[in-house]
Amino acid sequence: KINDAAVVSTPNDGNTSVNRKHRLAYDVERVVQEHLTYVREEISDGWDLIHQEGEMKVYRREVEENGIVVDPLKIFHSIKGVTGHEICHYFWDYRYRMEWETTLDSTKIIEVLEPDTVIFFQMHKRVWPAAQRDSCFWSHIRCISNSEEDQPTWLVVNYTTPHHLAPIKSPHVRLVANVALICETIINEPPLNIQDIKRENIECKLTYVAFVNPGGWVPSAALRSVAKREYPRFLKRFTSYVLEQTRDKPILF
Ligand code: 14H
Repeated sequence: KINDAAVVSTPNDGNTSVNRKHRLAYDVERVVQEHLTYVREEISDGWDLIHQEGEMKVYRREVEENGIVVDPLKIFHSIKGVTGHEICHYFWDYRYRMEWETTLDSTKIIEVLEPDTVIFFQMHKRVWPAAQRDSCFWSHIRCISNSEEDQPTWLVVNYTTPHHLAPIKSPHVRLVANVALICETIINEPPLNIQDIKRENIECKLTYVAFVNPGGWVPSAALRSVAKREYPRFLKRFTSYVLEQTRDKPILF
């Protein structure tokens, strides 16, 4: 079931719809639907496999806009022992962020629009020979139930937005991003009784897509090599973090 504009299901209860309208509700809905439309798209011509490690495949399409590298990036991964809900929970919730993020100096919530939609201001580490970047974006977590039998799809979207509490201040440059993490949970050899599902029976199929504009010129080769190194590094570190955090906890479906 896909929800209508500005009618959004609450996490932990995919069947209850709550009517709500904050100022960014339509923006959130539009971007979420776009990601859901394109997530199943096959990798086609123009996408290069730039990194492969175990189940993880990292693809990139080389695109420049006015001489600025804005390469779209897509990662597919499959992680045994965790659910999509768990992966999205640890990605969305700011309380864990600095434990797995290695590319940030700071993260701060500057507004809560709804319990599942917040606005972040983040200061990124200066990783290339250019000005330091910051970002201001809404971050939304959602559960979508497709059918009674299937496990729901979980997703998180991070999307740049302006905010009066986060003016752009020189020398910092604002990143412009549209990032989504979309997760499906597979239950392998499902036991007859749902209570008997063990971590060894579950697997999370994950898609991570990132459209990031550096917001100003950065040497192309340097940026591409940083991206090629850092995205796989982020996903490896983040997924091991979630495995470690959930190992001895009850499964969060
Ligand atoms: O997705 C990641 N992190 C989240 C949570 O911190 C924030 C992210 C984002 C980024 C930028 C703006 C808004 C939101 O979604 C993990 C990101 C890993 C980044 C790896 C580093 C890549 C370096 C190349 C960056 C190119 C842009 C100049």
